[in-house]
Amino acid sequence: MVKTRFENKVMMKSNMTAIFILATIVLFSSCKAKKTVEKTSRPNIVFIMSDDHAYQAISAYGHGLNITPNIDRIANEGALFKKGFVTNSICAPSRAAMLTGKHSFVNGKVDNVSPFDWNQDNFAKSLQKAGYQTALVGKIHLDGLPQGFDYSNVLIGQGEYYSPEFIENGVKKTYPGYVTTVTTDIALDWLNNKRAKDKPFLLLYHQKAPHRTWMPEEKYFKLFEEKTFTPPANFFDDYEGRPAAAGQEMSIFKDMDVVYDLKMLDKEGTIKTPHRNGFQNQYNRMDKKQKAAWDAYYDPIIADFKAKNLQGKELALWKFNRYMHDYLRTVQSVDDGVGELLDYLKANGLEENTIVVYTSDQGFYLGEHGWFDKRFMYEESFRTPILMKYPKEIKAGTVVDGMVQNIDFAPSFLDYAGVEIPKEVQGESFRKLVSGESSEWRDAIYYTYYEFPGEHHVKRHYGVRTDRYKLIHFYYDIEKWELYDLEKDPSEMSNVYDDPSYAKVKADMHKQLEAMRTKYGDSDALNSQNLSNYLKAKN
Ligand code: SGN
Ligand code: CA
Repeated sequence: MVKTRFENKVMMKSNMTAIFILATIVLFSSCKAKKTVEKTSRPNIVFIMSDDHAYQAISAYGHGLNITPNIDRIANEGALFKKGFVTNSICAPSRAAMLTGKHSFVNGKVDNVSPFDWNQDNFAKSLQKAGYQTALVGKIHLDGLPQGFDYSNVLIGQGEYYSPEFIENGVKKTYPGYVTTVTTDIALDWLNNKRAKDKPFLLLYHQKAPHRTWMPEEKYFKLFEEKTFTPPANFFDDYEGRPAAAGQEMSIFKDMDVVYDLKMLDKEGTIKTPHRNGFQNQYNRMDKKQKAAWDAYYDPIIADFKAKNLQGKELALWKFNRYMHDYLRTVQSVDDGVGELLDYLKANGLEENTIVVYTSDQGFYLGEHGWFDKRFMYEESFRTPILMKYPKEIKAGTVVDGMVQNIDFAPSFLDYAGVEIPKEVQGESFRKLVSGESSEWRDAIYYTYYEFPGEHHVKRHYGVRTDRYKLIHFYYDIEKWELYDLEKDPSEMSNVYDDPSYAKVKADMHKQLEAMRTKYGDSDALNSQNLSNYLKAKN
């Protein structure tokens, strides 16, 4: 018989005494009971990572560019990290840091080119040893057979948007369709049909999108079509006082390729750009039906672009809008996938006991400083979105203000799972910070970037950030220090390193930097002329 809410209330009152007696018994036997409960209720972990997803393009962060209802759900039902950061703003190094909990100069994966040593410890290995079922699906960008996973089905290198090639447990396979939906389907198939349902699980569900070349899924071709985006206030930055920023090759106006990046692959072949062929290869991966839908949408835009013959500022703004349209469309498919995963957890009674994290391998420029891409220690690429839910422990609507870095994921997951954190791990568990149990947290974070010479021409640098200030040292073929007051200058337009009124801040920040380098064991050894030789000697 179903009782009314009122009847329930009455019953609750009359049962108060019984509950009191029961509670006393439970309290006395709780020490014994706790151990069993912990063992049987270890949380499942779904770790979602997308590639190059700017926090500016997640509506929970409030930038108003787009609406991502499913990713937002994670923060609404759990926590939004206001200050999530990476340790090295580029794909493979970021993933290595995330898996090992160690900085690049310790785990050895300093750039996208250097080898990754899968033989070292990673948190998936620890969870696997502790009885977890583990799976890795999608983009990992680390060569070699992944270690620590009972099941892996990963893209090769950067992966492709259409007809993507995967390696399933070491065996190559091409899937028809669109990469984001294929990755979601593989993840759901593992959850539904492949995992052992009597064990806790760890699923790394890692999307390629919204990585360059931002090829959308057909159903989103028209999304934002009517919308004109206003670029950020520093879109026409002149880089005064910042020579490293001036020397990059990631400017939307100068470096964004209208065919490769912006899809102006005209059938007549009159739009000739350095990377036209590269995009032709991407286009060729689509089947007949996909090509027909693609052409129906893009051909009129190409014709219009040719007719307008835009130049200068007008061309820059056109490129910015074309970029935003496609970038945000690819984000929408990622958001759909997150929704499917969350729905699966709910429908299968897994919601309460599953930790879900959404993050990106780094942040991304959506026109700030006139840029796309990442790599710099400036805010938009240093930062990364982090949203997390775990109904058992995290209050809905939590906002985390402490500076959390990607090396913190590994120790945090191990902490939640009750598994020992290896002492080599450099990150820290943010479990108590998120639950509110403790407000004690670090007050400075450290950053390194090495991939120079390299694509996009971002100079090698390292630096320290506190809540208010940031000190960066660019080196190798340049010698330049930069200091920013993030409170007064959040867009980092004014380098105050030589401003006498910042002399004390500068001295303090140098001390902080040295403290960080000592704490994490960094030195100038890696700053040598030849990185690969350094790595050979190290291994
Ligand atoms: C590719 C891209 C670059 C990008 C790197 C690294 N070029 O090389 O624009 O910076 O990846 O990205 S592309 O012509 O291949 O698209 S990362 O996210 O994998 O680090
Ligand atoms: Ca990336």
